[in-house]
Amino acid sequence: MEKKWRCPEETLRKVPTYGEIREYVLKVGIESISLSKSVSRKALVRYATRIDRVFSYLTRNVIGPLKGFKGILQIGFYKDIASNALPEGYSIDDVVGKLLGKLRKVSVLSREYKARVSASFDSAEAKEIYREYIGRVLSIVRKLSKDIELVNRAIAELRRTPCIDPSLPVIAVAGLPQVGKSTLVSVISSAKPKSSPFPFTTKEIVMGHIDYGFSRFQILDLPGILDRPPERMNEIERKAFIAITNLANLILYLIDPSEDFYYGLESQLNLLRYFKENVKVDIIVVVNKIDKVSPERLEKVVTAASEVVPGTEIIKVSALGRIGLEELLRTLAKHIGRSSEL
Ligand SMILES: Nc1nc2c(ncn2[C@@H]2O[C@H](COP(=O)(O)OP(=O)(O)O)[C@@H](O)[C@H]2O)c(=O)[nH]1
Ligand SMILES: [Mg+2]
Repeated sequence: MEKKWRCPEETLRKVPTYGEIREYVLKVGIESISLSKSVSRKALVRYATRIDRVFSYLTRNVIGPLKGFKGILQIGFYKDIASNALPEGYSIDDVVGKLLGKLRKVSVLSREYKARVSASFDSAEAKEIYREYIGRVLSIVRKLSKDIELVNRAIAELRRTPCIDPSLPVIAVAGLPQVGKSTLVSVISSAKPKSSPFPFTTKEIVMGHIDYGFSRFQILDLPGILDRPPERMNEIERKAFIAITNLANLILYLIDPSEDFYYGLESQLNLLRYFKENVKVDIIVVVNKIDKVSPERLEKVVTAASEVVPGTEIIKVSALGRIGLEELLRTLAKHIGRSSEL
């Protein structure tokens, strides 16, 4: 059972670095603290107040964001995206677990040192104890610098990741680089991803909406995927895979039929075969750029694709020339199973 859906951009905040925490803590040490006349043993109370300030800063700015992040990690898609942003060999759960564990230790220290300050003999002793407290807290945080950096890397990645509404169907647009995925998404949905004549222009997952009849879908423009085994994919290709395997209700597999297509037809058919055999999601094949090829070439490509995925629907379009888009949308709606009332 997945936890309540949350949007990373609204929920996640960056954690301050060791340098930023240190700067705040040192400032607390010199700021003035005014107390009412009736307070006795003022110097001791001031140091106890400083301990409170340091700890509440850490609660608000470090422990709070980490707990929000941990909540987001309950959702499989976001967890995979976060893990993908870390270098090989790190587990995001371990990093967050370690940080929260060490911060619990800071919480215990804060209570302990506050009691010691309050019970100290005079202001010189209170100051000494306070200094020791700051030293220990900063030493713990310093040793966590690398973990904070890793968490911030994952948080930054998630903040670039769209908020997906789990109650609406998701269509994932997949294919090799340069087949026209971004162009198609920009002409049939609310999203306006950048398209270009250069491969790997799309580095992030982009989400748009399609309203068709009474139906509303989410459509994902994804980075291109090369025809190679998943273990050899780079971080950007893996993002596309993570979106497809976690979110997609339907894959639109785009093919560029041009004879001069840089990656060739064979590799496009190989990747299509890979999806069919390994990903349990329905596929619609979209042969794009029909404005560029002869009818004979087009038929050849359609036949070749239908041999790879027999019985699968194959739609011919030109995203750039706005040809065949109405039929594509109709087929999408039918497939998602919402078109019965149209
Ligand atoms: N002739 C033609 N070119 C297209 C069509 N769709 C996209 N392109 C071009 O193909 C190139 C790659 O498009 P893009 O959408 O960035 O592909 P992506 O890498 O799959 O997202 C761009 O130069 C587009 O203008 C089409 O229907 N016909
Ligand atoms: Mg693109």
